[in-house]
Amino acid sequence: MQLFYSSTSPFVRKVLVLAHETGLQGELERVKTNPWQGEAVLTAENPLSKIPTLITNTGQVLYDSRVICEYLDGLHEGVRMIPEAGEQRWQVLRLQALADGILDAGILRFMEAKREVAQRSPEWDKMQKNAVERGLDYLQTNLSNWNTEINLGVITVACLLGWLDFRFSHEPWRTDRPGLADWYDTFSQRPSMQATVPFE
Ligand SMILES: N[C@@H](CCC(=O)N[C@@H](CS)C(=O)NCC(=O)O)C(=O)O
Repeated sequence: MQLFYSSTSPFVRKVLVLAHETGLQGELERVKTNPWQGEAVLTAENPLSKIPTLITNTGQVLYDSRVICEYLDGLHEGVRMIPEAGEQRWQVLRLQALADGILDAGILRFMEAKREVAQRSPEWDKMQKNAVERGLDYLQTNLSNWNTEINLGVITVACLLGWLDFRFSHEPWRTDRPGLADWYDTFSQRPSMQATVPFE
């Protein structure tokens, strides 16, 4: 399988961590891509020009990270990273949606900060920042409900926190969130996380 990827994308990292945790990392051939440049090799497969994008062994093209993770989770015999049914399934998917949503807001801020100063909107930035802060506070407050075992929800939270360290180290998220910080410090020692640390 071919995975269009970059070493900075937290959504790609979700896929790579899940693949590592389920023994599938050797199945993924990585194709380095810059999605922001609308490279023809990527847009030919994904009209949205977004990564991660996966081409399966049967030639099917899959995106986005949620779809790819669900696909990969069906390819191994181990413990499911997305529970197949029941209350736990919805908890895991909701946690993923929350962490993805915080990432979406963070990436909007990151892109906004790249624009000319005169074009930036402080109100827009504040709105996205508030969403990030509320999301992180929720994770801290509800830690005991979600931090128990590995699944796609906690993987997504870990990739989110790793990305904040990578792109927003000037806005430390650990302040006032000691439980979340402790959890991440332990989780980020996993080989799957160590093997996927973001870099430029
Ligand atoms: N919801 C998508 C988000 C993917 C995404 O936004 N990826 C970024 C890189 S981190 C991207 O490819 N951006 C290019 C663009 O938006 O043009 C997913 O989960 O895969």
